[in-house]
Amino acid sequence: HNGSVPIDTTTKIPAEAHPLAEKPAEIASNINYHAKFSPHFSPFKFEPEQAYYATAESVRDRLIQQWNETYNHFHKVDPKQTYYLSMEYLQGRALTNAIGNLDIQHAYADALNKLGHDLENITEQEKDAALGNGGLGRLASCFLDSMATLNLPAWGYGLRYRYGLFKQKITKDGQEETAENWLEKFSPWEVVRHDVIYPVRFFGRVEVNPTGSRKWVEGEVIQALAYDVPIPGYKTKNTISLRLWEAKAVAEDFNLFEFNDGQYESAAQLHSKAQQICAVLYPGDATEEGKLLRLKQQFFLCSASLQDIIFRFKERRDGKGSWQWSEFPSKVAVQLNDTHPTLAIPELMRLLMDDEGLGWDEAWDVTTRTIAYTNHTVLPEALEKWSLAVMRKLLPRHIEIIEEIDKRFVAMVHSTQPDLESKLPSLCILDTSNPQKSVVRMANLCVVTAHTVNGVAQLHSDILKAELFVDYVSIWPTKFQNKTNGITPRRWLRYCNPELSSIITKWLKTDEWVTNLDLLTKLRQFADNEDLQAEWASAKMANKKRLADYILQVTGLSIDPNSLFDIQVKRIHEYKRQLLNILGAIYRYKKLKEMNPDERAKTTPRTIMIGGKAFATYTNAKRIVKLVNDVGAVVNTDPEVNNYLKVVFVPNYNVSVAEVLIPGSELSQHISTAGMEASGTSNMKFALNGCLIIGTLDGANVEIREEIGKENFFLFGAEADEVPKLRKDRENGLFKPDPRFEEAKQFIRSGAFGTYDYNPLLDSLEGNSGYGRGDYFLVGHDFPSYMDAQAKVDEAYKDQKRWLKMSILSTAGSGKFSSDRTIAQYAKEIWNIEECIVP
Ligand code: GL9
Repeated sequence: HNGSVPIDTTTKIPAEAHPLAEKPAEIASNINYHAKFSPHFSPFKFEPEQAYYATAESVRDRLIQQWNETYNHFHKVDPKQTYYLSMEYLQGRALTNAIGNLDIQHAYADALNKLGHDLENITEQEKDAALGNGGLGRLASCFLDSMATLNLPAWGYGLRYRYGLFKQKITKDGQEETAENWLEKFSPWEVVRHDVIYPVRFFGRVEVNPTGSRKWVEGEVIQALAYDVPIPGYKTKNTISLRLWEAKAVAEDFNLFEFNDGQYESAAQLHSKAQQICAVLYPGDATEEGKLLRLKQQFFLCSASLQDIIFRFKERRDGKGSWQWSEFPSKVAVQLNDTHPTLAIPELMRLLMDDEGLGWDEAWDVTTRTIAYTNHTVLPEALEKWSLAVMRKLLPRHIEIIEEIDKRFVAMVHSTQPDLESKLPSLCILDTSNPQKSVVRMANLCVVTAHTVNGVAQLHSDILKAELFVDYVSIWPTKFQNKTNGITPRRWLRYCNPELSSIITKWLKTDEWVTNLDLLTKLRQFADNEDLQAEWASAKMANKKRLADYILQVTGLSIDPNSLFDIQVKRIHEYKRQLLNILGAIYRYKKLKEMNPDERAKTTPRTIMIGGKAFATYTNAKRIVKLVNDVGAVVNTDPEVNNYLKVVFVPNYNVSVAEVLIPGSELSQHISTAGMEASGTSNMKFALNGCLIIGTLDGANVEIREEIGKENFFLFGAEADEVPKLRKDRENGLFKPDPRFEEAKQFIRSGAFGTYDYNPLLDSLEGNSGYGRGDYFLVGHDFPSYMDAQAKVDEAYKDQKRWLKMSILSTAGSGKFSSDRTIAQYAKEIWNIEECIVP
């Protein structure tokens, strides 16, 4: 491991290879040096792709320098560190972010010009690192940026998936998935650590020694090899690591295999077994095979990370006199990003007891003081439950430990909380109510063990305390906290929207807002200022034109930058209600058709953009994608209306697409059924970029509306506490649909958008028979208030002065939603860690 032997800093580096060049000419020769001496291509071309890799390597050298210094400094100071465990990181591109955080964008832009290239064009060569599905993975990436920027001693741990989230293609049949080969060439942002490698075991059995101690033996062993990605802080030397594990076969261990009828496996099979583990993000869980693989992935992450954390803890105690395991929680904080890394709990217990010789009580004390858990959803289908039988086979020792944790928890409730005895069937960890199908409830294991459990927006945290975890609250009243999500203002304003950033810096007379986002409130005093409004409008127009160019490039469709740009981009899910959006668009289209040309000319022209990926086996989500595309095909080619309405499906939504869409947005839709979206984070990105929100009182919308002012937010829909009764009413036939809602659905059924069978989708909005699911997501109930709110949007847009003021106030009120604020709260209120600045 690095750190134990200091790196020799006296080595002479040839001038052109020097990673810390400052002047454009020196940087240009450094880029040239990489093109020449770290060749990945034949030496005949220096086109944008080659220039991208050479530039990235030049920037990486610079990062490595401060990265090593950071590690050595942390090693010397030995502060308490946070380890963020996450199965997902949605990093997106790294080059603009790295150059920006290093504060060398001008020098690099000039250097590339000298080489006949353009920095912006070069940055677009980079493939997105999409090792995540959506908000949860992007949150982890924003958190890393803030941890580095706040100089916190922290690490991210994850898996190095060979294929990230699928690429989405739109065909005449709707969404088609293809593999995302982000490592096709290579990633210049990762460094393999051949010396950081740990064995991870699967299957096998528990051996009981004469002394009573237990040991997990045999089975199959796969190696976890570390790949590190540097995470630079903004204008600070501190550069932390995202450590991604890759699975590798252990060549010598063939005879350990007891599977496949006791036959020894061939080397090729062993390699393919190892490769499967990190092959893809989230393999489909429809089959038992898929499920086992996902569980293996989760354990692989937990085991490798904890071995590494323990190694570092012990390494830093070496030579410092005597120490005790009870000190571990004062050096280590482990945060579980949802239940996906829950196996860190029994694995830490196992490592402490079976490898380090601690007794149960001592190990339990260390574990509970170390681990904290974040819940990201209340959707029941997302609360992980693993088959006890499957787990017992894969992780026999861990099941023993989980059973013991459960047993002790039940005993504790019996002895100290007799009132809760009747609740034990839902509170305990193992659900054995159906003995053939016993399961381990991962969220319960987390709540029972973690010292802190947090939700991700105030409303969500309140719901956790009042509903999902209500009975645990009476056992541990102080365990539950809220940490409202945030986003990094570097990627999501400073770099994706340089036009608006300059205006903000000019009016605030400082760029300190980039690390102190609350300063944006100072824009409020200028919200009516005509000069600011004019600059604001011209930045928005420039971004809208850039977005229109992008849409033309990826769909062939021309959209009018003078129309209202209305965007909804997020994973496609029924609870997020893209269906409400498109039904509204369909109603708008029908009314436009019925108008005469004079009436039409008085309407507010709109371009509705919808984008997002549907999980490959989620049929209704795929039908929604198809419907949006079908509606677009009709509306956009209808010469009567297409000057007033366009409906665009934005294909393959990802982080870098978001960076183009968000700055160019004027209205964005965050319209989930109240109580179902834990937080949402794109709502924060849109508001920060001066986009107005039409939304429900759900997730972080509630807090955004509070911050920017309710007169600047287009609110509609039922509130969370009304939802259960509305669903009951619907079931009892007490729901009276709005005629506009019926008209929109009927228009689809009439075949206006083609012959595809939309009945299953439309029927999901009806009663409880056939495909009918009684409109569980309350699209029908919220439709009229949604349409009324949309009418207010149209009116507001006609008054551009008023609109611009609302837009400025949106940005001005977004300071709270910096992930710097969120991470500072985690650091203080959960992790108990402090900054450790590299001198
Ligand atoms: C999610 C929630 O659904 C979001 O509301 C929340 O903003 C993010 C981050 O806390 O977490 N939970 C979850 O499972 N996903 C979220 O986006 N899903 C995906 O990431 C696909």
